[in-house]
Amino acid sequence: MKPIHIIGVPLDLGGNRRGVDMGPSALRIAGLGERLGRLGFPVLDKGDLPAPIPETRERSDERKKFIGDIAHVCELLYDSSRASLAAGAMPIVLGGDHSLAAGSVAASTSWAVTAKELPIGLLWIDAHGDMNTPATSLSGNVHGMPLAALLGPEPSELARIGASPRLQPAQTVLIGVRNLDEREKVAVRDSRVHVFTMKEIDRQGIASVVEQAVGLASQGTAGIHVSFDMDVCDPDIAPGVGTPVKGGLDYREAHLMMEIVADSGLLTALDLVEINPTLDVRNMTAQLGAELVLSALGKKIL
Ligand SMILES: [Mn+2]
Repeated sequence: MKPIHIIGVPLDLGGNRRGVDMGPSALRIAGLGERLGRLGFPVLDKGDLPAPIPETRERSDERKKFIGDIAHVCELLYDSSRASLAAGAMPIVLGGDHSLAAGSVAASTSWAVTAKELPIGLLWIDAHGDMNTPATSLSGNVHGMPLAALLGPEPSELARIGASPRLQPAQTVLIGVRNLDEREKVAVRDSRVHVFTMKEIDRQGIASVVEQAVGLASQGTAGIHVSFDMDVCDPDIAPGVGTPVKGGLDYREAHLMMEIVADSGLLTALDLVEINPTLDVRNMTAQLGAELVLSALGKKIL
């Protein structure tokens, strides 16, 4: 079985609510590494990347707070994920806030074109679009910007990580969105990425939506990178997240989504982000996160 490399990124400079820097620890306490080992995978935990804390840094630009520090962490993550992929392993990145995906997805994009001469497919599973730019963002929080940086020119500090090639909108699919800023709605529509909102999931059912999404993300690609923001889950089952929004995926919908990803056999990299232990109840959100990773890696009911 393919080796798994766990990379912790205790980054919480990208959001307003403090505490997602403890996400990697909470996922390890939930037994993620051992449980993956029991599924039969060789597991290497590469530890945590160094990430600065806000107390020691200055947020120089209010439109993109801590952008320089975040970009530096993303560059370290790019190098680490890229090395794991080159070694034939699957990186599983534990967040940390979602801005880290500017590094992890760029690594997948770069690896796909080098190793397979193809683009990477991306499933961005999230309550939010994460497609704000410093010009459109109302908060200046960079965790709302990584998908914009992967597809377009802003914020430039993140967009230039890994340089070419860029992520392609045709093989990018947003799933579970239910909370977009007005100006972000325009950005999402203009981007030409595929979008399945919670309304589509309610109408069509999660299985149909995820099968379509996997089909789109696998068309002419080297594989699928899944960037999973825990806030896509309903706060009833995942209260410990950076930005909770009601009306999310229930327990079985979240698992079925990951099980269908596993069945595709196309997963090449996984991010699990935005777990906030300070808002959690007895580590239940990290427990759920660990279980979802196991489902994505092929843990079966029968
Ligand atoms: Mn997100």
